[in-house]
Amino acid sequence: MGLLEGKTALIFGVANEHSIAWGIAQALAAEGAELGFSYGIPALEKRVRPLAEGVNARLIEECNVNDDDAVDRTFEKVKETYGSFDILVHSIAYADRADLDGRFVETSRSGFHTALETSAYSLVALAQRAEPLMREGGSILTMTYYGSVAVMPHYNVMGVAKAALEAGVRYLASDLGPQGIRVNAISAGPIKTLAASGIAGFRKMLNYHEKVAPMRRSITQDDVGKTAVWLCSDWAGAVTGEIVYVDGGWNIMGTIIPTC
Ligand code: NAD
Ligand code: 0WE
Repeated sequence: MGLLEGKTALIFGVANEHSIAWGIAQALAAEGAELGFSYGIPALEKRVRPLAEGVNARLIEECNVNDDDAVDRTFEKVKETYGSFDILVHSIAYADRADLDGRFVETSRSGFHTALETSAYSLVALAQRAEPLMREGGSILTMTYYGSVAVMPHYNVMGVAKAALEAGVRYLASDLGPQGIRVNAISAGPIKTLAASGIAGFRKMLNYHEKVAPMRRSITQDDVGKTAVWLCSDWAGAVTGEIVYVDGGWNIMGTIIPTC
């Protein structure tokens, strides 16, 4: 019997088969979870629907997480379809392209707002509507990156958004713990996805990660999916408010001995 048999999971943030959210979805499905999906913009339907149908999803809804009415409508559908549910996966981030280049000091007010609203507030927006539907407790999981802790070139305003997201994880965990709802984040090493494509120097960062991380390899969607199964299962029943690193150990390194 699968670890997540009898559990229902909502997945926010699949854009295509390379998405981390899709890696998580497949891993949860393999352990017996029933899945529902929501995608951010209409253009993604043609990508997400076939993937979702492949795992027999009964709910496939468009939901821009920056639109309160859209989020309300999505959770109405969730209530109609499942009544209650157990697992929520938030795998969403967005900053204006212009803010992922150059100097952080040049970030505009509107760029800051966009990044923080989409990448950090959206978890709060989803959690507040999930709470009444997670009737038997549950697990909320989000995705973060080490750029929240230390400076990663070009990550800029996204680093600030991830710092807010991670603090949000702790405050949500404190609020929702009494209802048996756990809230955690996975901090993944770099993975080639849509959100990572077109980032200047990304390939070089991946190569460097493979050389420097203790495990001497890059991270896959499957690595993240397996940790997600654990965090969403009863095996992590007393784990909440945590940032779990799935990065081959990269974050423990202070320095390396340069070859140059
Ligand atoms: P991705 O492009 O596949 O996923 C990002 C998703 O965010 C997309 O599905 C997109 O539609 C969605 N999104 C953006 N704005 C939205 C909105 N307003 N409403 C609803 N959905 C919206 O890329 P990914 O790499 O799988 O990213 C998923 C998460 O993983 C992000 O939080 C990202 O920061 C995090 N992460 C990625 C990496 C990496 O190297 N790829 C590493 C660590 C953490
Ligand atoms: O969180 C992310 C990606 C977030 C992201 C990516 C984009 C690209 C296209 C947010 N918004 C946008 N907006 C766009 O228009 N990652 C952890 C992947 C990532 O992004 C980087 C990285 C890594 C790693 C950006 C700079 C440096 C490293």
